[in-house]
Amino acid sequence: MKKIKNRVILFSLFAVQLGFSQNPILRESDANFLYVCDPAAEVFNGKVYVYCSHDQPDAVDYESMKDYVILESSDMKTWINHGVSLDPQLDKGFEYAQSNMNAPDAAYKDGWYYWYFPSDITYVGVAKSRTPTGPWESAVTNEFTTIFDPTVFVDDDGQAYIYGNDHWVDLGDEGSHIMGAKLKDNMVELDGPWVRLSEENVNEAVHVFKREGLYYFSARVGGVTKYWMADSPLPKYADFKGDLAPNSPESPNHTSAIEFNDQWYLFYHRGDVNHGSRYKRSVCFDKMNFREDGTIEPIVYTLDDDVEITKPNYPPRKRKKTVAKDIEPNKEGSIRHQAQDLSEQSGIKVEDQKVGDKSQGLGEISNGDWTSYADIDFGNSADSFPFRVSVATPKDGGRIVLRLNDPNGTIVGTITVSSTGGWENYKTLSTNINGIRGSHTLYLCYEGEAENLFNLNWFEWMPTTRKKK
Ligand code: FUB
Repeated sequence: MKKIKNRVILFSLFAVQLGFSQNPILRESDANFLYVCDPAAEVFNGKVYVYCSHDQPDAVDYESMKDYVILESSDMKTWINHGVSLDPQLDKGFEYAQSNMNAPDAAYKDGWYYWYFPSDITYVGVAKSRTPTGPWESAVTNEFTTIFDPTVFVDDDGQAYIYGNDHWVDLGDEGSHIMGAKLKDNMVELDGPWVRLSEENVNEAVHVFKREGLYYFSARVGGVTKYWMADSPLPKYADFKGDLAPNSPESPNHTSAIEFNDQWYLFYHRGDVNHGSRYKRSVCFDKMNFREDGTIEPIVYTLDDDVEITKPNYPPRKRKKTVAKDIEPNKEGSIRHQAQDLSEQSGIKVEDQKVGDKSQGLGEISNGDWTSYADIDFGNSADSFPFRVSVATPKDGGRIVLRLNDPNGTIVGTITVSSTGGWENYKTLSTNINGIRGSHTLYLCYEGEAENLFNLNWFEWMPTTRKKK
């Protein structure tokens, strides 16, 4: 909870009031710019909140999606970017959630805001909060169901439903259809089986809304977002109506609809702005127009005049795992990394050190120095694991602070270094680390009163694994 609170404070500080712009909502030129996608728009207490997934700036696939962002507006012109507001891999209580944080959705019921998010693509976790922007705590101890692209709708009578499609999920009916199920009042348990709602196959991005007593179901089919209508929330089957929105430029589409101040809007993302790509998307919205019979005129996408359509930029694929030559799995399955095989550093000297069969390590380490190591894979479970270092020093009072992704990033562990009996007397010191999973750039930040605190030869960690249910 402390970490969650810290981040709320941090992002409140960073929340940025953006200018009067519409499409895309976030621009590369904005302070605190992020690639955001899969917009799940909601209206809560007269304001618009968009719960988005988050593409990394170097993304080359969807696997690096790992946290979620909230955008907020009270007029659809001025937007607040709340930044990363839910990070299940780091926030305490979400240990069940792993990776591939695809499209989320949010809903309100009985004083709680619920944020449904997938991990490992199809396992559905839930965060809850008393406010639309957090702080968030987990509402479940494990993913409560499996469905692709979960979306939740609360009907006028308070009954909630969860929807999605059964692509990659076996719900007993082969295919990839719009599926729906009742939720219990607690919002985190199914109240009955998943049922099939569309005759047609869909690819992804199911969304549900209600207007004038009619239920609308939309989903991407091939390149285009199509829609269906029905007079009940779990119809067999909803009436297929045709195109709702064209393909999203440079990226498969994902949409959601809201009514705000008597106007309906469709939110979507595109990959051809902000020097984006299929995996670096930006959220936009446009007006929806309904015909007399309730059918919808296909959406026309717009961009602000000053927005350049940029050529998608696909960076080279990054290595998934650390494969530096000096990494050695030892007998227990931990991975050892020579300290001098670093990515970046500040203030550090690589020097000759004879430890086992290795002949180099880090020396002249002083307060404020650091080294970083890219792509350190901690495995896919948040279980506790040991992290060890091999150090030598005649001095007391040093510390190695382990941070993620930045020299000032989240602290995940600290090792206190006291005298090992001399500069050539290497000893193994260790700490236990909880709650990290996936690949991160690890920063070892060195602290202490003295200059020349200790020598560091290697560090090792134990990647943790979790069995899928
Ligand atoms: O963001 C990852 C995936 O892209 C979503 O799950 C799909 O709906 C598509 O938008």
